[in-house]
Amino acid sequence: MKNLKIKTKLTIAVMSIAMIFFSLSSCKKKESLTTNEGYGKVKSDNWRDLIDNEVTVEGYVVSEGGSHLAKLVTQPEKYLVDAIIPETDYILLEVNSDLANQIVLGDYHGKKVRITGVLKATSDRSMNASSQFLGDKSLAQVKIDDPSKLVIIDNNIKFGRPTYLNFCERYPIICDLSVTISNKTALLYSGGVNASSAYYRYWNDLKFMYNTLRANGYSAANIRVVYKDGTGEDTDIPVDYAANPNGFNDAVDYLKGRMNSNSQFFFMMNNHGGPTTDANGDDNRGGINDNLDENYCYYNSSAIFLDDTIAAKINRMSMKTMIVVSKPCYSGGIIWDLRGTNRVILTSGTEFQVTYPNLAGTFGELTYNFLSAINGKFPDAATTVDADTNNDGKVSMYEAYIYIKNTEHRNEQPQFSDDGTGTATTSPSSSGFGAGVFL
Ligand SMILES: [Ca+2]
Ligand SMILES: [Ca+2]
Ligand SMILES: [Ca+2]
Ligand SMILES: [Ca+2]
Repeated sequence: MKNLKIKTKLTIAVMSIAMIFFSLSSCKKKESLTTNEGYGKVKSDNWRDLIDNEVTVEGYVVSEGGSHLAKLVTQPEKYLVDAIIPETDYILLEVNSDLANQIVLGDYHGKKVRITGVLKATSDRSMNASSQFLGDKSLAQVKIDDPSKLVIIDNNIKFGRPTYLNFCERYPIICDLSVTISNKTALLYSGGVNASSAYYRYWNDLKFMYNTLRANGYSAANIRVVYKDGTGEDTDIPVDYAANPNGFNDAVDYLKGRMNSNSQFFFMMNNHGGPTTDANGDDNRGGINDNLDENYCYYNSSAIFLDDTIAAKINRMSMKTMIVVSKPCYSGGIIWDLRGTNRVILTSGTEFQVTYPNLAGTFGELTYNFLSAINGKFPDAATTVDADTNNDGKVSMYEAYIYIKNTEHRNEQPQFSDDGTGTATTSPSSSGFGAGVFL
């Protein structure tokens, strides 16, 4: 009898312990995070162990619509820089297709929310390609399958949704100018890394730059647009190639066939940028010995788009003058690589800093100000701009830079280089090479 009592007690004890363990282990499967912590608990090296488990995450929704893949970011600033976001500062979002009519993530763009959903690995092709260098945890995605588990914490919109803008509606007079045949060629580039990082503002930059070039004597046949997977967000301008190694090479080869030693070449680089290991040490010079090249990012590619690669390709083109407008983060890092006589390079910031969109988030800050200076008007408002400081009726690249520098709204320092040495400056000479170069 006594033995039986002990046995029963033991059984109850063992069962209780087992239940405690069970409840502990099931608790453990439900991760709960706050904004301040980032998403490191979910996006750990062992994140795949949590797949199919429920997780709770807080942050700001980034959902631009169209082909854009939605995500949550820890802070609004994470969306407002053109740098690759650290893995712990964002997590991808997906809505169960059955709920497509009930939950439109675009309606939450810029708002702070708390989401409880199921952890998955995204099947998006471009995310899987970029995971080769971003890491496997970049595939982590929270799938929302219960509308009641998407809760707004802060209804204030912290960043706007990029608006659709048509160049000819904004600049009807410029759009009516007839294109003269001239020896000018241009390459407009924007990769964007993957479907969650390729923002609409890059497309606005490309569209407005394309038409501005047309109005300044660049024929359509002499402009090549390299963008994302080779398809535009609308049909306002053509897209010629995908932003991958082949697309960039093909664009350069095409333009090379139309250029000679009298050509003027305009090169606009857009999208994200970030430092990466400098395998051949060619970016080290003077006081810079950080062994870092700059990666200016392809789209849907496992490769990185090195400044070395860009310079090697561009330097094989025959030309008289070159204008470079470089928007990505760490954009100043291209100045050294593209150094040479008769070249003017304008960048959004230094070799070591992140850079931003304009205040409305519709263009890059650098590109918005460049377009304003050249076209004499804001791209998205009636406000006129006079960047022609010497009143000769034309805006030189020097004058455009001075306008850009004086108009800067963000914590970035646009750089300029026109002396052929590959050094950047913020106070160029008013009689330097760039003062005589026009779009
Ligand atoms: Ca290098
Ligand atoms: Ca560097
Ligand atoms: Ca560089
Ligand atoms: Ca002038």
